[in-house]
Amino acid sequence: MQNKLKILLLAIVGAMITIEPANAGPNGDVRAEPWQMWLQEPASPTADRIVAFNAQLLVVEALILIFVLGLMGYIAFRFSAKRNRIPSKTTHHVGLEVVWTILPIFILVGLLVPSLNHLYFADRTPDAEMTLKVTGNQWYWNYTYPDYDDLTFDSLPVSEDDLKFGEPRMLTVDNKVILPVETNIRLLFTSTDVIHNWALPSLSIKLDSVPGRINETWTRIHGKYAGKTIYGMCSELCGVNHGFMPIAIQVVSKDDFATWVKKAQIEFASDKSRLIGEIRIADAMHNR
Ligand SMILES: [Cu+2]
Repeated sequence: MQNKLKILLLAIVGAMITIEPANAGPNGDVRAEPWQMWLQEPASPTADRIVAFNAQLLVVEALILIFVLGLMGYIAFRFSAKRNRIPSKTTHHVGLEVVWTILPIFILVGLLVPSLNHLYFADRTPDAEMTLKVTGNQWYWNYTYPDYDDLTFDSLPVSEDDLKFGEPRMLTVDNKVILPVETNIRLLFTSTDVIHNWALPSLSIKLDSVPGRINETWTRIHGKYAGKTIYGMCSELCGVNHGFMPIAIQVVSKDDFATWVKKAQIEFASDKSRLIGEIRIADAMHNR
């Protein structure tokens, strides 16, 4: 019995030690891992805060759980029919009732303050260095860089048969979004058809892209992720191919980003003319 208890305790301690942000993928790429138990590795200031807050909340929750369970155990033991032949007739205790009403209020307000703080931090950045506009389509993403002459391209999933060695299934796309490290990036979301959702767990971003309106948030990817890919996926049921809208961000250094922009402006020039063409057609139909 003693040994069993020891093994159980060791297992619990072991699990607590190994519970740390998981980082999967062969090249240190950031994506979900089979049987992952904890949140993905945080790659932005917002994600740092959310992951830390999650751990703090767990401590509070554990304390409440231990307290309530302990109390119930004590009641079951102390006031069992055997130990307590003549039951007490007490039904009210004003002092106790005030305490168990006020105490939870204090706990909830204590959680509300940091919670709102993080929410406002994640909302938007006052000093954006660049903007990325994300447009959801059934069923692919379109990315536009308004600061770079409206550079735009589509990002479609790569089918299972076309995957190269090491590329993750259902997450690989033909054109990754390229984003520089240590840059305040304003993110704008919209959609051309139905509601989609651009969700990147390691950046703590999960925002709807809604037709006819713009949602805004921001991110700043930590320097150590240069050269790595961060994966996510559409997280709003958007139709039959909802499961085939992966998001892949290729994180690069600022210099590499500048080089890529020049190359991409030539590579995706035809995409831009197509986009402008679509806008002209839409305008013409609207003015008719
Ligand atoms: Cu979608």
